[in-house]
Amino acid sequence: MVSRKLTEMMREECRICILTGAGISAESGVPTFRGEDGLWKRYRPEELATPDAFARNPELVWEWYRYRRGIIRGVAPNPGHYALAELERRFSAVTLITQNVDGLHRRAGSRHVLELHGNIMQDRCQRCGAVSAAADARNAEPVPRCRCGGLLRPHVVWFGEPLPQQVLADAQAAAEACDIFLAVGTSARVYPAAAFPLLAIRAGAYLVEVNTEETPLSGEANEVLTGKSGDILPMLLAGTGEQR
Ligand code: BV8
Ligand code: ZN
Repeated sequence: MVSRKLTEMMREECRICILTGAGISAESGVPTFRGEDGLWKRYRPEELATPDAFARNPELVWEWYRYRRGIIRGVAPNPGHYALAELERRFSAVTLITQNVDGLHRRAGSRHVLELHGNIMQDRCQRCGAVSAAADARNAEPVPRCRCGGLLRPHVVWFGEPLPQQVLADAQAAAEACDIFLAVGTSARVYPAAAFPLLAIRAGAYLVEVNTEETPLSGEANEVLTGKSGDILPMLLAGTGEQR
């Protein structure tokens, strides 16, 4: 399954950059976006994860995010999340870039996490920009408001919105400076996140894809490990010695 080359590389001290997508949280019970029970199935992305969808129908957008928050409140990290947290403890240069907004990497113990698309458990005021912990679900106004009177929205990055500048710059720098780039559980369709594995391989990194299916990235990767991240990542970890 894991090539000798990758095993050898991970026996030495090396700089590792990881990009995760919804697939790493699937085994925790968080629906992915494009899977058979995908979040987009029940709803259309253009109806929900965009600023004008929120302007047009804030109640519907809040209904979707409350639905997702309910799911995320009931789930826990899985062995894939824990393996990445352990990898960070074993190697001195590990950068974890995630597209996920579920907070499961931090709950699993990862500390150096670049959350490209924000965090679903936080609210942000449209008017004054104040960021707060998710408005209590019992505060069940259809569209919660800030003390300043502005509308609250989930503190996530919607389609058509720019990613946080610093996070973007840090992610790009890590992708271009790593020896191994792991693309885990992502359909590699959403930009600019999907560009990071390509940046890495162009800068000379060894690109490994961990996914249950083929993606547009599979043809670019040096190694494709097909299977569940909850099975494969602990195996990858088992092959590494104590590097620190
Ligand atoms: C922006 C937060 C510009 C909200 C999300 C080219 C260049 C730049 C931009 C674009 C471009 N082309 C198009 C764009 C616009 C757009 C885009 O990329 N559109 C796509 C659809 C083509 N990008 C944007 O709008 C971005 N912003 O570019 O701004 C700008 C600059 C300046 C000023 C103004 C504007 C913003 C994109 C962020 C959108 N927000 N999430 C929320 O979550 O509610 S995106 C959301 O969808 C996720 O965060 C994630 O990024 C994406 C879903 O992708 P995945 O995570 O990969 O999940 P998916 O379900 O697709 O796949 C799961 C995978 O896991 C599958 O492959 C499956 O096989 C696998 N899997 C399943 N189970 C397992 C598994 N693998 C392993 N183990 C398992 N057990
Ligand atoms: Zn406010």
